[in-house]
Parts: sequence; structure tokens; C-alpha cells
Amino acid sequence: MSALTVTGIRITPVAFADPPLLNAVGVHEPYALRAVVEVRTDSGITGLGETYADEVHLGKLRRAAAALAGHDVFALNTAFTAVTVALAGDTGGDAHGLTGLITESGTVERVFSPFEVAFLDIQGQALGRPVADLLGGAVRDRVPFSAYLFYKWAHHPADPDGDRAAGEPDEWGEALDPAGIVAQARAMVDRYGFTAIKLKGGVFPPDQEIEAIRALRDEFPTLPLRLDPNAAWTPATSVRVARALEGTLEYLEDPTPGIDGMAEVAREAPMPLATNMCVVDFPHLAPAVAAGAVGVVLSDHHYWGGLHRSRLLAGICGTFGMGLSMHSNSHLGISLAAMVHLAAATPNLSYACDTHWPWKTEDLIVPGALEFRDGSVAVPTTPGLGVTLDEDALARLHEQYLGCGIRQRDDTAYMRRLRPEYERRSPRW
Ligand code: GKR
Ligand code: MG
Repeated sequence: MSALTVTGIRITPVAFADPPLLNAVGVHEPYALRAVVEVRTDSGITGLGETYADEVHLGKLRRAAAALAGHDVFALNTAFTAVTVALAGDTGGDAHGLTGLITESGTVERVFSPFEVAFLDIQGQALGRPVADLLGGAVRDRVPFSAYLFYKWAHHPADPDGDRAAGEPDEWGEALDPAGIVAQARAMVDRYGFTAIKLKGGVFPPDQEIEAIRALRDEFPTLPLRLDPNAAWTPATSVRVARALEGTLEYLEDPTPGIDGMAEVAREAPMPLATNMCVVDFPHLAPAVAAGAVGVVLSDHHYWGGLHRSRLLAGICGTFGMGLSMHSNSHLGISLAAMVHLAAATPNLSYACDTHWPWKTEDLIVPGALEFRDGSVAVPTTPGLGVTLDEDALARLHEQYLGCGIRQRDDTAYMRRLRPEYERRSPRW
């Protein structure tokens, strides 16, 4: 086969409608941002990737794209080096407070990822094999996901600083107490068949969130449950909540900030602690293992350097006896396809993966390739990622990006515009 070299890369920021989901740092804005990466090759094959679209990240993507011009799409190692060189000295802030500190190496991982996914999509199309085959082959033909519950308002309120009127109530309605959370879970499980449930916490005082988990346990006696307050609690509060929920949670996710705090909680908690905040890059693994801070790492190919490097993470977790789950942020179908191929080809990914999928009402892939049934998604068996870009939808969501005025996710600033007294604090309780 002749070389498949990169002849052009197009990066398109898009915005899609997002409901007012509450979390430990504020509330989701009316639109979530993503960037679509399209890599063209001399063979005529185009590959797809999807990533964050905060303005600073877009600048880094464009620098990396320039460095990858003319690259062979099978040469992933030198592509990683090219991106490393292009971004030398670059770091990123934790602007939205949910990702942990982004170091120089972490910046390279998250910028490289969508290009690696697109390169793999091209490799797969050229070889006539699904991406999972390029990762060692699928060990499961369906990938299970968890219902991802959020406290939420019924609709976006009118913006006091702007001319945006209040949004229409969405189909999920309000969820601000245990009854609302149980109703949301029931609707989500009935519609998608999810077989595990995660509650995004850190919104209300911990006793209210304990009550919500107990209400979920009463309603769903057999489904595994998780609670994730995004580091909203002190170690002492975390231990108290962990003890109160003994026997109820399969894992407790990021109760408190930092590796040391997590280790303190892990020594007392009756269930494993999971994280997508204190272990978000390879250099965090050794100290976390040494401290015994984490029982389960949530992988996420968007910041663990793509699919191959996420499998490297999986191997390290296996070596050190840590479990592996998968984290999600608001995302579209290209990301879901990559998540599904990766999860299918990661034998020790033994928990249902997170996804924000049910919360979105718009996408930019041709429908039909990825469907939720019985809480899981069938692994595409067609070449590459197995998804096709809908050019009209891409153009529409790009227009929406241009018009929406959001250039960086900032749940706290949005909350403060609506509720000026709101303060971001970690830990809060
Ligand atoms: O969507 O608000 C959200 C979540 O809080 C997300 O941003 C987190 O990164 O889902 C994530 C998590 O598990 O912490
Ligand atoms: Mg989390």
C-alpha cells in the first residue's frame, strides 16, 4: 500500500444546545462547544476526530495541524513528537475547574488526541477494518454505558446581562431533589436501558445527595450506583459520606481535591475511590499509586493522548491493580464512536462508561451508526470509526458557534451572571 500522507486538516468549532445541568462549579451554558478535526490524505480518504473547542485549545490545534502537514498517518509516534515540539512550553489552565491542572505533557496529550483518532479512522478505512481492530481487536461487541444523572433546572433562565430570553423547558424537566433525580433516572433507564447509574453531585449539601443515592437504591435495587461531587468535599466530609453509603456505591468519584486528600479518604472509605481529577496525565500515576489514592481511574482518550495511549493507561492500571472506567464531557457522535472502539478493545475496562449522550438534541454525524440499546452501543464493524460527517449539520452547528458568543466553557461565570452571590469553592463542604 502506498503511503497515506496528510494533505490538509480542517478544524471546525461547533456549538450544540446543552441543558442547564448543575455541577460543583456552576451550571452548563446554553451551548456546549466542540471542535471537529477532518484530516485529508493524498489517497482521498478523510479521517475524523472530535475534541474541546475552547479558544485557547483551538489555537493549539491549529499549531499542531500545521506541524502534521505531509505526515504519514501510520507514523503515530513521530506525529506525537511533532505535536510535542510544536507545543513546547505550552500549558493550559483548568478554566472550568473540573479537569485538574493541565501540565505541559497533559497539553500535548489533549491536543494530539483528535489527530490520532482521525489518523486511525484513515488507517481503518484504508485497510477495510474497524478502528477496534487496530487497537488489538474488540473483546466485546457491545459497550455498556451508565445513565449520567444531573441536578438541573427545568430550562435556561433569561440572562440578566443579555438579550437572551428564558429557554423552553426541556423534555427532562427539573431535578433538584431526590424525587426529581429518581424521576430523571427512571426516564433515562426506560429510554436507553442503562444498567448502571452515576449521579453528578457537589451541588447540594452532602446529606441531600446521600438521600438522592438512597432513593435511587430504593428505586433500582440491583443497578450499580456512583456519586461524583467533583472534589466538593473535605476529606472528613468525604469519609462521612463514604461510610453513610457503605454497600450502596460501586465507587465514589473524586470526593475531595488532590492525591493526598484522596489517599486520606481512601484509607477509611469502604468502597473504591475513582478519579478523573487527580490522575489526568501519566506523571500523576506514580504518586497516586504510591499514596494508595485511587482504586479506579477514569480514562478519557480526549486527554490521555488518544486511543493507543489510553490503552497504555489501561495496561498501567492493570499492572498496579487499579480498576478502569471511562469519563465523559458533553460530546457528539465522533467522540462516541472513538469511545466505543476504545472500550471494545480494552479488556480491563470493566465498568459501564460515562456518556453525556442523552443530554444533547443535536449531532453532526449521519444517524444510525451508533444506537443505544439495553444501555449499550454496538461496536461499529464498518471500516474506520464507522461514522460519517453530515456536512449540512456541521455547517449548521458551526453557524451556531459563530452566533452563540461562547468561546470558552465557563460554568461558574454563567452561574454568577444568573446568581451573582454564587462562589466557586473546592472543597465547599
Ligand atoms: O458535565 O458538568 C459536567 C461534568 O461535571 C463534567 O464536566 C466532568 O468533567 O463528567 C465529568 C466528571 O466526571 O467529573
Ligand atoms: Mg468525575
